[in-house]
Amino acid sequence: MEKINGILNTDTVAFADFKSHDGEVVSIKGYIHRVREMTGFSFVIIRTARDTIQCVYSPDFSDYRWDEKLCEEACVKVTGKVVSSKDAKGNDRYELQIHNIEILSLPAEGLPIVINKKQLDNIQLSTILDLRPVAMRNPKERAIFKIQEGIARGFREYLMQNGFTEIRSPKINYAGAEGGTNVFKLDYFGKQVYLAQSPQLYKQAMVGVYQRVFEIAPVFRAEHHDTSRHLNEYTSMDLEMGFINGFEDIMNTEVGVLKYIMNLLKTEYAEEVALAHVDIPEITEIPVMKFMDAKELLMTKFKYKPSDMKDFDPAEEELLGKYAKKELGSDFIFITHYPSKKRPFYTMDDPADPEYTLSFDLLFRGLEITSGGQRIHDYKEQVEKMIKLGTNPEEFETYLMLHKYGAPPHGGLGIGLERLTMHLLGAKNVRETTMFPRDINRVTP
Ligand code: AMO
Repeated sequence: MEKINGILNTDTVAFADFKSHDGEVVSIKGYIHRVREMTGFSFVIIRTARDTIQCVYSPDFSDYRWDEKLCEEACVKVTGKVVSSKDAKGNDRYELQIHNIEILSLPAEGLPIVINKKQLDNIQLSTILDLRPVAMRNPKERAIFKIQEGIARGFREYLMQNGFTEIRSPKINYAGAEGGTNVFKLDYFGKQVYLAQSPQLYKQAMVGVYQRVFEIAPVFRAEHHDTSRHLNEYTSMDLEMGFINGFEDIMNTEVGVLKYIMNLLKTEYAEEVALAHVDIPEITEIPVMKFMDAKELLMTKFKYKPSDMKDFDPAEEELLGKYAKKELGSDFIFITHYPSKKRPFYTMDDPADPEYTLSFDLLFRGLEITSGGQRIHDYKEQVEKMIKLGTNPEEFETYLMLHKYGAPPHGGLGIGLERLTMHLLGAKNVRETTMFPRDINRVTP
């Protein structure tokens, strides 16, 4: 009887292992990315999952003769001899002298756009998004999302090393956690429910169990406006921690997370970082400024007339980003103590001045990428705040179980993954760093 043992029978060698196969005949599988005909030979670039490998076809190397059916985006198995040389900087370089090409499949049609340049040149963002499944085959495009993988991986790794438990909360919810109007309503067998605006209610509940939890998952916001920073579905990297001494613990955790992520990108994503021209910020310490001090600064130093004294508009965030960079030498700045009226019901008011909260946002190069803060843990206090803000505590009975049956002082944060990637790459639009964006005008592909 045939049995399956979990060991893949690979007949190929990874590009990273070419060094140990120097001079040997090996096989690789991938797409024909590009063919460049020279006099007497051709360069055949094979695109594998993460590399583009230079192969050389010449009738001199073997009896193999070029098959005229071969074309760009054909899936092939190439067998050949690994040959090493030195590049201009003296680094080792490996290529494959082709002995054989086996066609595994052929495309039905030619590509609608040129993907085999280093980056997609002169193609509108809407076209790139329409053609995402193939546009992503471009090396720079795919590098963006490999970097995004690195960010989420760094978040997970760092937190797991620091005693956090990964949770999965439901995306079909009985109530919106963040207030406001941007909640998607859903008919659930005749009952009205909501798509999760955030995992807020559940991550807090799980603090009562695991003390430190995190989740990386999609959240949904019914934003009705079409901006370069808003999506209707985005990935939220959330954490929540109990037994804190204050909301500074949350900010310290975020600084630790960010340092870890940036280091991971430098070490394990160096090629993608170079390809996507990522400017990795140096993080030692992140400056902190109170909300009202920031408003004051905007009005005095920048002569800015705020339209809203309870929040920042994008222009204000940009100015604060410039100030942080120029005057404080930091790509990031924490803004703390946001007005109580603008923060959700779970936010703890500052005992020293209840008009303001023990909350913060983190701006990265002038864009809000995180909100966080300390939460109310006392049952009576939470119920009272809900009533004050016009929220019916009865609707949140199960959420309030945490408070009713004992909650530690706790707090947490949520980071928008696509926004962080956007400003890391210096992209102008958050859609550029969203694999399949959902916005007011787009639900495909
Ligand atoms: P908040 O609603 O501020 O806080 O969201 C947290 C972070 O998520 C990102 N973000 C978005 N990204 C893309 N498109 C959007 N429409 C969008 N809306 C928000 C931003 C933002 O900083 N529960 C709290 C977090 C917490 O306190 O733990 C929350 O969701 O980067």
